[in-house]
Amino acid sequence: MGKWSYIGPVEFDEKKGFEFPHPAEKMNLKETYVGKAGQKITWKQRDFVDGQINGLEDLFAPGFREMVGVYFHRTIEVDAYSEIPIGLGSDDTLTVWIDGQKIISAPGYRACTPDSNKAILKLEPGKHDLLIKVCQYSGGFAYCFNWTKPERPVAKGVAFEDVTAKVGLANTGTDVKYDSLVVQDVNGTAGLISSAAIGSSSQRRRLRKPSLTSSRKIPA
Ligand SMILES: [Ca+2]
Repeated sequence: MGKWSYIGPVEFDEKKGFEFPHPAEKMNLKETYVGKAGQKITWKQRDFVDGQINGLEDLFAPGFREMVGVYFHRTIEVDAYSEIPIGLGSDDTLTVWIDGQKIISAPGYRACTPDSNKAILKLEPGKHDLLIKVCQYSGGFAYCFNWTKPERPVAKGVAFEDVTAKVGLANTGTDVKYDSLVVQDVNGTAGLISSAAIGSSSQRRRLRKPSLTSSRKIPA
């Protein structure tokens, strides 16, 4: 998880709505934009704490703490396909995008409660852009971002691959190689149950007695 950057205040007009787009959504972190009341705004870094409610009242000058919007950005980099659960709270509205795709949209007044909205980020290996927008009506102004580290990379797609041919176990008809499969009752009550050979008919004729029949017996 990369460092947080934020930009604002941007205009928040009830008639236009909390998701009225702003050019900052392009996430060009070096760009200067026009914010509320025509002021120049730039992306700035700040150590917002994950899992805690971060008050935003002091983010902007007095007079710009109501009817404003703020964007938060961070880069998330994974080296293997990962599914990362996230939870958010906001005072007031909330919009979340991953790589430009909107995944959460929560309008209305509300107090900031952790995990009010949840999602799972499904990330291919590489870098990803997480963008959050919070619009503030009045009173309290805050947001909370929570995430859970996946225990291990999640397997995706084909879970198993038939590698029989790759490792030389396929029945090619003429190959001199042959292999056998032996199943034995290891607790010793039934002994050798069955054996099977994979190979051409000539190979099967040359099949030796499986050596596993001499396996040490394990007491029941
Ligand atoms: Ca509020």
